[in-house]
Amino acid sequence: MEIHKISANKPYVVSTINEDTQVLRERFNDWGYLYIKGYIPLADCEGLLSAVLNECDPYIRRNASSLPHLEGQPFFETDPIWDEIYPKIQSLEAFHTFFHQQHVLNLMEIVAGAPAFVYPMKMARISTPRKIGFETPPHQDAHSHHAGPTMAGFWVALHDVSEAMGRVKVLPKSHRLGVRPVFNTQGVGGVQCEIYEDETTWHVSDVEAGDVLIFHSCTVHKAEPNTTSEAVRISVDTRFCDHGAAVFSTNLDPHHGWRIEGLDWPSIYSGWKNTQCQYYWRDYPGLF
Ligand SMILES: O=C(O)CCC(=O)C(=O)O
Repeated sequence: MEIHKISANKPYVVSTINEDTQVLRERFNDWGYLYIKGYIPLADCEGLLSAVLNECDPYIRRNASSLPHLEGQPFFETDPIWDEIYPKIQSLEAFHTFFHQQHVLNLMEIVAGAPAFVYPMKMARISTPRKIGFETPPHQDAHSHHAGPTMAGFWVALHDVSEAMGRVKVLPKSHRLGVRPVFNTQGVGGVQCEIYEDETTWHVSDVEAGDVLIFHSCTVHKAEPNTTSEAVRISVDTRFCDHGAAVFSTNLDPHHGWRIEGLDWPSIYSGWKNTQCQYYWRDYPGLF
């Protein structure tokens, strides 16, 4: 096992939603991911980004180009500033319902091959500069979410993301080797999986707002460091599976609800206008 091996990047294999469902599903099974350009309407991304940035004030604001800009000290997941703003982001109704819109469910269904179950746990990623070494290490969501082979990750860029801002890269075809051994490391999640000797080529591209990356539960993926001086990368993601597949109970909690006091569903839901997306998993048949 070697952590700092030489690696090369190739661009993502690009998919479009106009392609045949079977073609998309086969590509997902072949490469372990789908990258779909411009799937989420820009207005949706822009609206959610504004709502998230509202909660990040005064630590992150828009710059002259309207992109997220760090105003003070850098931070990463679990730092005090992050713990202060994250419950406010988690409380946004728009953040949760973003993943339950019909066009999002339709795309999940293409991959799942059946009606999709959206995991209750939704994640927002805030990657600030000057935190090199604290980005998300290579991992498999099958491990972090105790999930089976039909679970997948659904990641959305809320704004354009260039290489320097810290993109998400995937290890193509890595899902074929199943769930790997892990070891503790620095960075978001604190766990890294093994990368094998011949796995030296990653897939990654600059992405635009509204682009979607869907990865198989066993596909190894990681974040690049944010090497800018002030730009912040903000994205959102969740997990889904074919309805009825086993879902481990920890995924029913809010992200970081296990360590931030008061970050629970009653507090998250307290300001919502609509109850439709609340506790929707209570009768889910596959909980364990
Ligand atoms: O956006 C990131 O920094 C990491 C995303 C990720 O690893 C995930 O969604 O599992």
